[in-house]
Amino acid sequence: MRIQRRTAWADTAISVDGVVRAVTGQDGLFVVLGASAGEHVVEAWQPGTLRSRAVIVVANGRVVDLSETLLLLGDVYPNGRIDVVDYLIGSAALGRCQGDDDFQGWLDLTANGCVGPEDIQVIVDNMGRTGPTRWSPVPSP
Ligand SMILES: [Ca+2]
Repeated sequence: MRIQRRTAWADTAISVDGVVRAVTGQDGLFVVLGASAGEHVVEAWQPGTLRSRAVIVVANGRVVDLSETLLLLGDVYPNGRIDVVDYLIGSAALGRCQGDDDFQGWLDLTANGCVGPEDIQVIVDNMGRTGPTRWSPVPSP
């Protein structure tokens, strides 16, 4: 699991059938143990991203390798759509940095410590995208 424009991918919640079962490490890796045989919906999400979703079939006692997915950034108002509301929320936080009383970490999309023009650019670049995206290195809705 990777996140657009970041080099560390920790703290992404991994849910199975809507229940959080794992959290990624810095390397973006995770393991979910004890999934029952059958079909399951796996999602990756953290604040500011569109969900990525995979539907998997687990065979009894077998390991499923989900391969790689990329989370798209910009859904700071988390409704599964990147639109003008996200743009306005991000823009209102411009210039806030870690340590400021009003800093909100999920608006620092590129995770460089401040909400800057690069964060707003990510929202603009992904404007109109909706989630969950398909579990893939190159996500599509
Ligand atoms: Ca949104």
